[in-house]
Amino acid sequence: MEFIDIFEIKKGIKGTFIGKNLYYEEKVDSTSNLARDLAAKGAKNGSAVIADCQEKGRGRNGKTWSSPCGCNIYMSILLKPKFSPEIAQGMTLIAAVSVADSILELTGLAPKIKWPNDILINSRKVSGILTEMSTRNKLIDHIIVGIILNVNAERDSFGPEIRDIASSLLIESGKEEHIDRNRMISSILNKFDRYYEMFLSTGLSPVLEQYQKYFGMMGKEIEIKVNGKTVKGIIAGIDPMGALLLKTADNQLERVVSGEINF
Ligand code: BTX
Repeated sequence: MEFIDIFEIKKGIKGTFIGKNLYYEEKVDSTSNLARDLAAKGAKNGSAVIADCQEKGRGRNGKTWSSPCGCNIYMSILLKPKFSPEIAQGMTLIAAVSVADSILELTGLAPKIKWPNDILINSRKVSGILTEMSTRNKLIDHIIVGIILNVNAERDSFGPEIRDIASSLLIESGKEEHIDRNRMISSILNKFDRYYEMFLSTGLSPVLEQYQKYFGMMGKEIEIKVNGKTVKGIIAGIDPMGALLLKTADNQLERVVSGEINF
């Protein structure tokens, strides 16, 4: 087993902002809860919270995320930006390309992004992103970008309900040698730093360009639940704000800001 070593992670940090302040706990209920508490106590913009395991890792809409010890990455990045809440959705896309780039670079595996927040390898989920925003007087107080990456999890660590849909980098690599989580964490933080800087100076387009490279869903026929209503259509692209564009049966282009896709 390899261990999370905060000094190794720090050595690998090249950016000037994201991950400059790191918090590590062996076990937490959720790194995003800890990041929220730290934000309230004045933690700095760009801080990252990392844990070896989570007791109550959460996904979207109250779903849980199984978070065993000693094998994966559970991390939350705290942002205190000055931009408008409408463009905060872009943070999920920045995290997705940062994780996908890091997987490709460090393992050679071929990640695909399932809009908006999942990363799949060979059609199985290895990573998820949960972006949560807190506002005050219509302005962003803080954003917490929660990232999970199944790195060295073995097949039997997944419960029966997710065994067929989930995987890890180790399983997909087909190798025995464990992947270094410390290098992977530094890489994700470095890439997030770069894409975030680009986003602040030129908007989402350079991120979207990279996102399209990993986006394996163009032209697919899907159903998506939007506010309890099911919308059917063919995926026609991602718009400049990161929303999904769907061509519906009556040839209209529907813009979907968030939702859960079923093929
Ligand atoms: P999501 O709501 O898109 O996905 C949740 C679904 O993912 C579950 O219902 C289940 O089907 C599946 N799932 C659960 N555990 C696993 C797993 N270990 N591997 C693969 N699939 C699984 C995605 O939510 C966003 C999850 C973000 C989690 C991070 S971890 C750091 C931070 N802290 C925290 O509490 N949440 C975030």
